[in-house]
Amino acid sequence: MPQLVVLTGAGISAESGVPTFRDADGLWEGHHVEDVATPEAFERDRPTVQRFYDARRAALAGVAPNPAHQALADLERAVGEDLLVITQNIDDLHERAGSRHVLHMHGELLKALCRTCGGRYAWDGELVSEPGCPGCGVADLRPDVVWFGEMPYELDRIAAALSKADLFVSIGTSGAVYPAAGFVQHALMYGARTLELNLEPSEGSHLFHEARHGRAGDLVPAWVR
Ligand code: BJW
Repeated sequence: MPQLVVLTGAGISAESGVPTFRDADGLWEGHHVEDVATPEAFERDRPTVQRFYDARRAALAGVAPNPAHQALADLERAVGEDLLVITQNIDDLHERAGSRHVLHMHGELLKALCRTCGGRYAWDGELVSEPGCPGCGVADLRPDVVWFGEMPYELDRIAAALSKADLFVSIGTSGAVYPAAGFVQHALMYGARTLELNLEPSEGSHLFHEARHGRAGDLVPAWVR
């Protein structure tokens, strides 16, 4: 069981050029991202939601991990399975930096989910609705991401890890979205020390034993060293 649990959010990928959700530029074609990333939006206007994810998939191909992702991968190389990264991000920048123990609690941009059979598949093309599912053949694919009102992935493994952690570190997340925003309280309840690394105080900043504010690309390598 990992002793060191790190939660990451959009802020860790910001310096790679991936826009965050709630900062000033957190808009896409004039929509609030929260209004596009919902099951209701997918039912109402599937082409717009697909275009939003196709655009993000295309943009992901042009960005690279930054020193914060690299520092976490270095840390994993040093401590092995004692480190678990839980990410709310759907990008693959932790993996591209070399991290192997990563849980994507809000899904993955490069996967598709079949709404008919529940199969999850690697996907790097445009997610138009016509292709059939590789498992069941029905054309009912959607982005394999977790929208508001849906159950995040891996919650059992996350709860077990938080209960055993000696140190919980939250990096680049606003603390506005649950259940991830509640992980600090879970870790505290089970006796972990808690540290926040974020550009500014998050909504739950006061819950951490220690908070350091600045860019993840500076703070994370300095913390790992
Ligand atoms: C930097 C930086 C730099 C910038 N360096 N830092 C009322 C009360 C409580 C809960 C609810 C409620 N009403 C509804 C709910 C539940 C709801 C929720 O939390 N809503 C809130 C809005 C209140 N949650 C859900 O529905 C979740 N499911 C759920 O609860 O299921 C039931 C359940 C029951 C019991 C147990 C468990 C579950 C599902 C949430 C799904 C979220 N989905 C999204 C989209 C994913 C797909 C996609 O990417 O398109 O996930 S929304 C979006 O927000 C995305 C993110 O992962 C998530 C969090 O955002 P994040 O990462 O924190 O980004 P930002 O932009 O908010 O913050 C960035 C931070 O970085 C900022 O602080 C910056 O300062 C900082 N930063 N540059 C360091 N260079």
